[in-house]
Amino acid sequence: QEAHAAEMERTFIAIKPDGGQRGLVAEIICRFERKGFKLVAIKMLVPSKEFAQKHYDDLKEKPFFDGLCEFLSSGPVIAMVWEGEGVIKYGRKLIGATDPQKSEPGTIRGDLAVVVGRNIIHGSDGLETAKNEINLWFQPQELVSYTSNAENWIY
Ligand code: 3AN
Repeated sequence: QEAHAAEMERTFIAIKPDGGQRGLVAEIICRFERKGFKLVAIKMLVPSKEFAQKHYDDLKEKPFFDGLCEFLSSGPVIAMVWEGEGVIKYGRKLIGATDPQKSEPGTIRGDLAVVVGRNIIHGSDGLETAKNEINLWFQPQELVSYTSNAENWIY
């Protein structure tokens, strides 16, 4: 019951164009769902390159920045907000290490991806980034607040 009292943590998760192209959308959503996290926003869009640059602003000095932004804007992205206790950190755990060669089996990237430039999913890496990314990708009214009966059996 305590978990309901405080405001629940939220994270921004995006399935990148390679994940969609490969038909991995349901597989990825399934892993967050089964864990017990709650989906509070979801939409599909093709981000512009300028938008991708905003999203990856903290990586603008990296040599792969341009290619990365080009890739993110190359096709449909499934943008989501997931909610739940510890969802930011544990979401990253479900996703696995940045380089799929180093991600453990059992993680999304470990099981489903091979190279770092095509690592199928993005997840916020901290509380501040999560807030900023949710604000960048979603309007406040796109975040749906609802009661899930299942939570009574999770918390
Ligand atoms: P993560 O997505 O695990 O938080 P970041 O934030 O370090 O990792 O990198 C963001 C994205 O940049 C990664 N998801 C990956 O697509 C891309 N990236 C990171 N390192 C490289 C690299 N060495 N070469 C190409 N792309 C990279």
